[in-house]
Amino acid sequence: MKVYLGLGSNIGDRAGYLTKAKDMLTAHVDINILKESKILETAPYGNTEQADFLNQVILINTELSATEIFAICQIVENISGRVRTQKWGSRTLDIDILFCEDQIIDTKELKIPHADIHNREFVLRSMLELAPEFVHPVLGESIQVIYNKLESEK
Ligand code: PH2
Ligand code: MG
Ligand code: MG
Repeated sequence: MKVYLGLGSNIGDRAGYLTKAKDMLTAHVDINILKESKILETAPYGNTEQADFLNQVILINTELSATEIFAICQIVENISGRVRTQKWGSRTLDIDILFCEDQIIDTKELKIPHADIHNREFVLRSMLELAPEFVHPVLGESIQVIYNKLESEK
């Protein structure tokens, strides 16, 4: 299964946290990174009273399930010193599952695709670099179309 992951950091050695996250993910026997977007420095979205982020999207290949990937991402976040206090607060490392091919999962613990992709320019810019033709399985539109819509709302 091909899975797009969104990486973000806005505390401390931001680039170092992204590098370590990718190292930890690839240390898993069943996770291979196929593509990486450029790392973008982005203004905070949502809670704007926090430092700028470094964000990146990576494409991995794995036979793990979405639930297993989610658990691994949480472990990597925890090892990176992630403290979960406020929603959308500052973080050393955030790993979000953006898409798992065309799977749709909507449980309390896990929502795939990530529920806010269409509103987040920093995610769409990186997805556009990697996969402009990828069709969002819930919205039924390509990344290019979703990005163009967000830009036209500016
Ligand atoms: N993540 C958030 C909230 N806001 N803003 C930017 N620029 N980058 C993020 O990764 C980000 C955010 C919650 O996960
Ligand atoms: Mg996030
Ligand atoms: Mg997250």
